[in-house]
Amino acid sequence: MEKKFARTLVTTALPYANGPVHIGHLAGVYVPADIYTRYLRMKGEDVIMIGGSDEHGVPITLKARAEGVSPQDIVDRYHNIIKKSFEQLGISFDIYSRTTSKIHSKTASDFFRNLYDKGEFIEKTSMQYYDEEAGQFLADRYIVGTCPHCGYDHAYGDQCEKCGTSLSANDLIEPHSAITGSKPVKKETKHWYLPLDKWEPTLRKWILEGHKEWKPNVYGQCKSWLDLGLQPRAVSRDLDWGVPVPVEGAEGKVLYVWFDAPIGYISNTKELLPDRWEEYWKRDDTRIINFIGKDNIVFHCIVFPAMLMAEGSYQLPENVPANEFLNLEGDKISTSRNWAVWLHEYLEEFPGKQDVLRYVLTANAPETKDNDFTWRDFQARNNNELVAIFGNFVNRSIVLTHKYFEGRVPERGELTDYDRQTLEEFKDVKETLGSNIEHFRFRDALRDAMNLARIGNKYLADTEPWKLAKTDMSRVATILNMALQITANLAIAFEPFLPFSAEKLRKMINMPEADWNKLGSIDILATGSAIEKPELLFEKIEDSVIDAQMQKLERIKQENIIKNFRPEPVAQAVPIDDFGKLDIRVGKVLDCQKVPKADKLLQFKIDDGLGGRTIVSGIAKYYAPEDLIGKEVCFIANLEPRKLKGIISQGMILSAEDAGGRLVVIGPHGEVKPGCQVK
Ligand code: B3M
Ligand code: ZN
Repeated sequence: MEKKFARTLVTTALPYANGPVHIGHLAGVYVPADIYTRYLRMKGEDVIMIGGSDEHGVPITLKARAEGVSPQDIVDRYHNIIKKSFEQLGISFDIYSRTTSKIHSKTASDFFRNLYDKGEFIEKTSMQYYDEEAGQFLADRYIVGTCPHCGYDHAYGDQCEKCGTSLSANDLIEPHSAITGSKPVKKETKHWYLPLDKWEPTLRKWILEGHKEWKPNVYGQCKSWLDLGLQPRAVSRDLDWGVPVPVEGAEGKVLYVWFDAPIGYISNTKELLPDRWEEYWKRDDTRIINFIGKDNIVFHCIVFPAMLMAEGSYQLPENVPANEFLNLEGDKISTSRNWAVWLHEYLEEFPGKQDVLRYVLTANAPETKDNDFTWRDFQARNNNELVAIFGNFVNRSIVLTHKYFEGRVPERGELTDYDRQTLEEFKDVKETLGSNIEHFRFRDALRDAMNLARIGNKYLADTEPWKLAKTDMSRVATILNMALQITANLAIAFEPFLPFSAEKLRKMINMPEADWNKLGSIDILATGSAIEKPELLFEKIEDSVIDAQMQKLERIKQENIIKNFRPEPVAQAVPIDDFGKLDIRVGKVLDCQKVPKADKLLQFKIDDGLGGRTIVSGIAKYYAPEDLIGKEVCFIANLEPRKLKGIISQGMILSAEDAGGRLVVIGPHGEVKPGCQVK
């Protein structure tokens, strides 16, 4: 028997306030958490959803340093962007706060002090990298070097972003400071460690025996950590940004960001419910669910639970439904490479289309494996599913009601066998859909909701009420009553997933509340009640809109290539005489044309001072022919002639190949007569 809970606390990973949120965050954490919470609310359960920005940690201070502003400026900027964009997407937090709040500093500080006083930490002095120029210890991302696993030369002191391995600063080959670039020295420093090894047996029992129902990706990751054996983990850092370590003699030290951030869930609950927060954290009939991405599993399933066990009075999470990653057009989403669809930009570029994004991210959620977001799939799901199935069914039902029954729900007569068969197909939807949500199978749950619309469409197509209108109006009444009841079912079933459209639909059918208990029934709308004129729930997305997004990504790709450009090493040395063998000259372009049936080639007529010559060059992608007429170029004059597409090319026009592979023709700076030699 599954345990009954009196209340549910839903937490969502606190996004770092060093950048806006993107579709990967949404698909992994916030959209599923919102569906889950909305569903429980609809069922009338006691549930709160907690969110907030994670405003400490090295990435934030590094960004501040790079921009020459304070860390507080950075977190203020991004906290506001993130908070607003979540609101606009309908992520229904009961509170969205931040870890620079006073209540958080105090909560985190007290939590640390409590464990300190109970003797739960180990105090240890060790040698750590120190930047003498900056006068600072180099924690986590302040130190950069070569990854010992994959050889990537920009791995951080806590992780290699190329191969994903988690590292410690001592693993890095040729470490240097991210602040000054200088070679760091080792210096002694004291830190506090949480002895995870002490909690290992309890963690093993709790997860490996007690939570076999967790998602296989989560359970598997926990098992491999536990099987490797846990080590004490430092929970403080030598930094000046964060919650100060509340111990005498700890000046210049703050709590490690992964120590204070999960406590943010507690502080934000306190901020929301100053008098009742403990009910949600300390009673054993509370169900705590942590929605996170897969890179946060160890912190939520091992480190934070060990902190809570050490404290002693808190409940552990009942489930940690971590998702895998969402890629974008086949590449890993990356904030530093700007390879993402940013939520705040989407909201601006697709006004009123929040539900389309929510739909696509749920339908394609990386629940069991990494998945890919593509703009073509986004368009197809909108056009072929939301518009063609859901929107179309609702629209037809309402239009026909206006056509035949003056916009009132007609009376239902005797059901036929076919009606009963249709009803049979969806009468269990409440249980199946509900169970899928409760077991974090949001894709399946969404499919259950969409299936209702498919059933409705098929029902109308099979019964063809428009054909019966001349002969049997009472049958038409029954059919449309059924169709409208299915429409009402849709308004309930989609509420957790597509809250904006569900609300719009409820208004159209004058259904003030979406009552989960009525799902699966055909007695939702009363006979005679008014139906408003239909409004489109979804609209088709044209190719041009998708093309524009693809071009935007293409531009970003190019920018990245240029940003990351490192010139090729210089080729082997050659004697000067070898250079002398090439006869390079200046010429003037007299004429230039596209070569028919060859999209790369341009045919040039060059004034070479010697009566002219023809050269064919593969630069048609980068220049329009008319752009080059009249220009001076450099060309190799003594290259053996070659035949290209039937044209004899007498030489080669020189161009520089830019980082992104673009060819740029080179010529003299200053006037030079055609035929002059380049030496
Ligand atoms: N800010 C890491 C992340 O955004 C971290 C999560 C904290 S949850 C307590 O991936
Ligand atoms: Zn690596």
